[in-house]
Amino acid sequence: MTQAMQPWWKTATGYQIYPRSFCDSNGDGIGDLGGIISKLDHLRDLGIGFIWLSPVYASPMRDNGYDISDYRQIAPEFGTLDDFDALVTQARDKGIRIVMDLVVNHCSSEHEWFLKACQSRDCPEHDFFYWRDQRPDTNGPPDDQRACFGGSAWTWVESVGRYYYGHFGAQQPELNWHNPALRREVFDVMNWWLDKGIGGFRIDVIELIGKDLDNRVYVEGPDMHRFIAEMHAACFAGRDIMTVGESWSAKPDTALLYCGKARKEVDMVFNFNHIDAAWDPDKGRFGPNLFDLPTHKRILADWQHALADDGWNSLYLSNHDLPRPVSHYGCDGPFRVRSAKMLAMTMHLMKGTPFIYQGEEIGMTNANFTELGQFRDIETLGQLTEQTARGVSRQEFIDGANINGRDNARTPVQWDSSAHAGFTTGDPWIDVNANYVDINVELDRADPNGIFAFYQDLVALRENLDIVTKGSFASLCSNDPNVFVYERVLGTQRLLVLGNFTNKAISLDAGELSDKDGKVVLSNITRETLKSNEHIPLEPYEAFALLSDI
Ligand code: TEU
Ligand code: CA
Repeated sequence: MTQAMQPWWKTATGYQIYPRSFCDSNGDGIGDLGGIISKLDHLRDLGIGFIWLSPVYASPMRDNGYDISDYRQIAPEFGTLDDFDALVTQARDKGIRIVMDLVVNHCSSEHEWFLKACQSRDCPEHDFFYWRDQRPDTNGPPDDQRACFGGSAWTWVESVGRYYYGHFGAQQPELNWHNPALRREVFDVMNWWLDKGIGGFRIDVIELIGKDLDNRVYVEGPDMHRFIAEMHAACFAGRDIMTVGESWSAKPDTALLYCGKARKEVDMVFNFNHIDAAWDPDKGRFGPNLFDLPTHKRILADWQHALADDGWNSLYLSNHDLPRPVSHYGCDGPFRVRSAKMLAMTMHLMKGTPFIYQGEEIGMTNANFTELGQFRDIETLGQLTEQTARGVSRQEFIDGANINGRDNARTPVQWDSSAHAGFTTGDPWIDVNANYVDINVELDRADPNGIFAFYQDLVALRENLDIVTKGSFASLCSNDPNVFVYERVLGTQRLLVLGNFTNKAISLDAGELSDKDGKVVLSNITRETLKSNEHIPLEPYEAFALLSDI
């Protein structure tokens, strides 16, 4: 099958935009749709095929839009429905589709449905949510479940004399997917957006929609796949779109239940096995970074093998909830540029669809905040309360949040060295990283050996080499603690991909590598060919891809 016959999302590279931090066009310090439109040429130049647009719907912005108060309105701070239609049209003219982020596991506590639900037990909207009576023995909440962002997952509403459930917190009440009337409302919303010509959906926390509260089954509940299949039948079937569900619970042995072609559910999942493997068992993301390369590459290989012949992988290291890859996995010091390229190459040349997160294409780094007052994320601030109550010191918490907190990805995109990095002419809603003078789009794009140019080459390689989208995957040197090596094979071609994950020059025992003659199609240092010898000398963070005929 030629590239042309594969669905567009298998040869395209995606780009995630967190609108609040991308580009501000009206000087209020908040990114917006006008700002995105003004940067479409930057994205066209990068070569991406679609944008995953984090929520722009009406919202009180407690969770920066992942708390929706009107599914058919654009948040005024981001613009209007006309602005949205202009974005879809102008992006399409540049060969870029818009994939919307859809948050339908929960809504905002300011959504009309919830406001009605709190007025009466008898209105139809009441059972759009999960309500429980107080426990007779304690007069307290039904159980001790904690919310992701701190506090109890149960909140009392006097007017109806019941508790409601919020997995993330009181301001994001869970939608009751067991209610067919609620599902119909959600599917109507989805079709309303699809009929506006969007390219698909990234579905927030899809693993939570089938929960069985009374048996305390919160993830991948008994009805989850039934609901996703119903969503597919009601909204996706027959449309040329891409759907990707976020699931922190998905594993290689459950992956095909979500994205196997015959399942008719979603096209891909965002799994997090390679992400939270490095999280502290007790403190989660707010503990030390426990990254271990052999574990990391084993997990990636497991997913490559699980979806080798059916389903499809998403490939990413970064999104709006995660630290900046160059700080977390690479080097944000002397080898920042080279390690950013190594991380990108070893991720992008696997089988699947790569997702670039805004700013990754120029190697933006973690925020390195020094004051609690600089943090904005509801989860970070919620966990601060929980963890300091457990005796964690404020400085220890700041150190933990600087490693893995969600604000690391949410500092404004650094466009140039002008005030506020060219993100806004106003006061930014969150501090711009002080290193913007040295790390910005204008500087990086002026460098033919910059990170942006390298990402352009990666995107082009994917589009021009069938082996990248269709070749098999085999991990090599699996136990080597320093180097990630794998090979792709398609017909008579082999692509060897290798990345040194360390800041040290090392010599790789090349015994496991098959013949090493071939053409270097991409490298992050100048290297023409690979001499056939027993050991391969590698510079710190060196990466290359070698194409050979077998
Ligand atoms: O995130 C899912 C989610 O639960 C993560 O926030 C993760 O579990 C948590 O950070 C662990 O520390 C999605 C969105 O990506 C996120 O931005 C939203 O805050 C969340 O859902 C609620 O919509
Ligand atoms: Ca703005």
